[in-house]
Amino acid sequence: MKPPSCSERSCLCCNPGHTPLRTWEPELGGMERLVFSLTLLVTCLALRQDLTGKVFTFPLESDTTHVKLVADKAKNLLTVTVCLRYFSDLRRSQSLFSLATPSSDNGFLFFKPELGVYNMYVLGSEATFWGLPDRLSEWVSLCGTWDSDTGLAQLWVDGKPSSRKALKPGGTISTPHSIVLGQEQDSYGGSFDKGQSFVGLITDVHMWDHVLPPLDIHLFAEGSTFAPGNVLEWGDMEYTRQGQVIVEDKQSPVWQTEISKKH
Ligand SMILES: [Ca+2]
Repeated sequence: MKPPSCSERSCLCCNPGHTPLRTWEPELGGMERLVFSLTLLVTCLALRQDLTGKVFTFPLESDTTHVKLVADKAKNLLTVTVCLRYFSDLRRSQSLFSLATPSSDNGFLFFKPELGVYNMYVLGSEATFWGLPDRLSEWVSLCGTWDSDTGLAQLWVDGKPSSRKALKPGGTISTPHSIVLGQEQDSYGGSFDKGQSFVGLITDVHMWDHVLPPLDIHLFAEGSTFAPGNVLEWGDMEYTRQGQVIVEDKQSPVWQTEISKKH
């Protein structure tokens, strides 16, 4: 009997409302069945947590490990902003934020094909941005905005704006949304590629159903107080984890500053 892979297991047993989508019944004995059921329960239970001061740490390259974020008020999106911070030393291609819809695996995607190059996808259309900050082994603040009216998409890295490029004017990012950190979806909720997985730390993920003004993006980039996301909010996040991903405290920048003063 071939057990389901982690990604299949996640798809089979979980959805944002915690309702079983389908029951997978392996041919197991009583104790094995109990252990299997408990494993599924632990793996699939969605948590709601204030993640302020926390990071998701992805310590290993894999084609299964990921986090699914559950939007509070899932709705069709005509305008969107996503902000996050990441820390990595990857030089290869990697996914930083992957939102898929049933009809578009690249519904809203932040992707880095190589060091110093950022891609943003909306409903399968791609824009490439050069000349933005990119540093290995440092925290990088990344925001992306899109407005269906004009199609204009823009990235902000550490508060520095990209050029503005048109992606899918008139498009709608329709529900249901599958939002994944750590992997790039090539189908709704799955079809991950190890060579595009994320290895590093991600924190402060927020999503809004509108285009954030530049001042608010600067506040986010500076770590100042800002209005949290109204679609995804890091301080009140519902999520599931799959595989080797760890929720831990963010190492204090104050502590890092004290060390740097001594050198
Ligand atoms: Ca994809």
